[in-house]
Amino acid sequence: MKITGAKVFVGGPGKNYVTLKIMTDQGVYGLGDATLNNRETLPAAYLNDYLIPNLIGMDPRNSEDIWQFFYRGAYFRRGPIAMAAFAAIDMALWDIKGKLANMPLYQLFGGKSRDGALVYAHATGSDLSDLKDSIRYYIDQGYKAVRVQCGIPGMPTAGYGVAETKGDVANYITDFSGIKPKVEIWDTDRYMRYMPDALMDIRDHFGPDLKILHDVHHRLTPREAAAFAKSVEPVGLYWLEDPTPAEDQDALKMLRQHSTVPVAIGEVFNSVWDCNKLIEQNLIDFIRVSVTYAGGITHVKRIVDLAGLHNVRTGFHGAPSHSPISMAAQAHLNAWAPNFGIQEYLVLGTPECDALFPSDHKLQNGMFQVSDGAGLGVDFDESEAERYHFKAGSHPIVRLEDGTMWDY
Ligand code: GCO
Ligand code: MG
Repeated sequence: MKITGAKVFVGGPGKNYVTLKIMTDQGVYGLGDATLNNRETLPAAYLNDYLIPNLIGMDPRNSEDIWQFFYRGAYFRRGPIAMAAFAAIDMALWDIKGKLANMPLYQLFGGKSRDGALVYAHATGSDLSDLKDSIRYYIDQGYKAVRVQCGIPGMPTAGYGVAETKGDVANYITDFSGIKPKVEIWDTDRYMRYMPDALMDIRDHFGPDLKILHDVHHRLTPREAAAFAKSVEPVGLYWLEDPTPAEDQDALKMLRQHSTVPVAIGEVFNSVWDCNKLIEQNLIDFIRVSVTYAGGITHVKRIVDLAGLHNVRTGFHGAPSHSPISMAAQAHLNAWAPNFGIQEYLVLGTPECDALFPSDHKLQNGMFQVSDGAGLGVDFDESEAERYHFKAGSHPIVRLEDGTMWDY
């Protein structure tokens, strides 16, 4: 069996999805997602210029060797661009394998460990009252877990994860008005003074059963993160996400010495080498990698297995920048993983997205029901894809009030 060709598509409804389609001499094809949010054309160029010309003629069933060929063969290893490009190839090869076996991917991993996978949504409000409306909306939809992000009184701009318009949840991450980023202003003192009480208010208002998650988005120093974690302990958070910048793995030691609040980290990690220490030293409770940014199913499965040995559960990244293809790959891992925790989930649901990526995966009552279709269980409509093209956009950047650059 041989790979005969591969194509990369960039575009989608309100997103620059990077979709890879790998064709074979037996008519079976596979799909992968290389969407690196805000830098989408770069994995696409890597695929087109280096990886696809090497793929042609390879046996698609040898997904492990192909992964090693590209990873080891590059010499200059890792990094989000390369790992997203490898990820798309890897997802597509697993998709082909599942289709050849006529089985959903979770069967190839070891079968189902649960009926449905718990997901969380993003609630957001420019103030606490708007945030409560947003949380109520998700509870009424059947969600059992919600990430809560709130505007901070006196902060000049909205703060991380807070939509500018009420009710707008999906599109606040990328601003498509141009390639130059908007500037947000951050004030740690105001955040630290306001947010713990706001979280406690949410707990009191919604009661003990709601799983409440909160994302700090890398904005605190290790000491501030430890103090913050200690002060939110009475809230009983399901997790505190990215309390410190992710590069410094030792930063979490101070937080661990002062608090037992569950910590989730890893959406910016590309490999097991970015998180093995965090996992082995029990510095985190949830690993947040995604199949797109961390090298695909083959590599993420290794991370999940390492995490399982140390009682670290999964909480895969699922921001709306991921296409339904990588969300499907994660859904199969979630159905199987003995150490599954929760899945961030926002991507599906618009008619345009469903038309571009038809699938039988379903969300019901805050639980993700994986499709029993062969392979990934998601398709890609190339004629629909012709409606879309790359649009320049950017994340905001963050500065302190005096102009100092800060972490987005
Ligand atoms: C999350 C993340 C995202 C990131 C985004 C950057 O927890 O979902 O923090 O919202 O900001 O993925 O591209
Ligand atoms: Mg996050």
